[in-house]
Amino acid sequence: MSIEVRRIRADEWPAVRALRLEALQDPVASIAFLETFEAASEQPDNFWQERAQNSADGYGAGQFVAVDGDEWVGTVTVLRPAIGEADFHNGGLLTAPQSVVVGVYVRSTHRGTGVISTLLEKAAQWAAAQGDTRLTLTVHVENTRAQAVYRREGYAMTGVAYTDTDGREYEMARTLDAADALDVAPRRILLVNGPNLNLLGTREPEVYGTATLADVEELVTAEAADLGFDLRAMQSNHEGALIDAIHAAREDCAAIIINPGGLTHTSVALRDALTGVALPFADVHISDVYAREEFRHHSYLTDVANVHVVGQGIEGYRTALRQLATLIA
Ligand code: DHK
Repeated sequence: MSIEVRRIRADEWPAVRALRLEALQDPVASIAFLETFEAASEQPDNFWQERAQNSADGYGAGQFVAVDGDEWVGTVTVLRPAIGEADFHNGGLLTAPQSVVVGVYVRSTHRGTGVISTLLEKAAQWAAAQGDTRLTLTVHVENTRAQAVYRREGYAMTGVAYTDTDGREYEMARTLDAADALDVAPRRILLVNGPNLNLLGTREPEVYGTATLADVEELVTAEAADLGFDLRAMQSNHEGALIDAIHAAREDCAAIIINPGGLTHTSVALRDALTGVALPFADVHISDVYAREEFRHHSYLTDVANVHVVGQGIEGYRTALRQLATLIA
C-alpha cells in the first residue's frame, strides 16, 4: 500500500468536510471528538472553506491527510493558538504557547497499517518546523487503545486530566526538537522564468546579453547545489502556467526566484500568487529596468519581494539566490 501524507490545500474543503463527517459517524473513532455529526453536518460551506484555508496555508494550524490512491483515509490537525487565544484544555486564555494535536482519524480499513504513525510524525515535524518544542493532545480515559498508540508514538501522560462534555480526558505530551523539523524543511528552490526568456541568447543581445536560458538554469542549479539546495527550473510564456508552478511550490519548495519578464509590469495575478503561497521570493531582472522605458519602472512585485536584483545580467540570478539563501538557511 503506498500512502502519501501531506498538508491539505485550501480548495480541498469538500474533502475535509467529507472526512470529518465520516469520522464523526465512526462508532469507534467518534469517542475522540467533542463535536457531533449532526452539528458538523449543519455547518455551511463557508465554515469548511475557512477551516480548510486556515489549516492549509497558515502558521496557526496545519491539517495533514493520508491519501491512498485518490482516497483520503486519515487525518490529523495541529492547532497552534497564540498566547491570549482560548485555552482548549483549561478554559480561559492561554498564557504560554501550546501546540495541540486534534482531529486524529484513520479509516477502519487502514487501521493497524502504520498510517497513524506517519500522520503523527508529519504533524510533529511541521510543529517543530514552526519552532514549537512541545506537542500535547487529550485522550478519553476509556480510550485505552488510542492511549497505547500515542505512547508508542512518543507521547507520555502529563498527569493532567480534564473533564469535558464527554467525560474525563487525560493529557499526553511529547517534546520536539530541531531534529524533528529536519525532514520537513524543504531544501528545494523553484526558479521561474516568464515570457520571452526562452529567447535569451538571441533576443536583443545588447540588452539581455548572449547567455541562453539553459546557461541561466545551469548557473543557478550549480550555485544552489553549493548552498545545499535542489533546484527546479521552469519557463513559460503563459501567465497561468507560471501561477500553477508557483502554487505547486507550496508542496516542496523553500523559496522562489522569479524573473517574470514583461508580466512584472502588468500582472496583479502573479503578485497575488506569490503573496498567496507566502514563500520568500526574489524578483530578478537581467537588464536595468530603471534605466529603460518608463513603463518598465513600475513593478507589481518589488514591494512584496524579499530580494530584488536588477541590471546584473545573468549574474543577478546568482546574487538573488545567495541573498535568498540567507533568509531560509
Ligand atoms: C525581462 C523582460 O522580458 C522584460 O519584459 C522586463 C526583464 C525586464 C529583464 O530585465 O530580465 O521589462
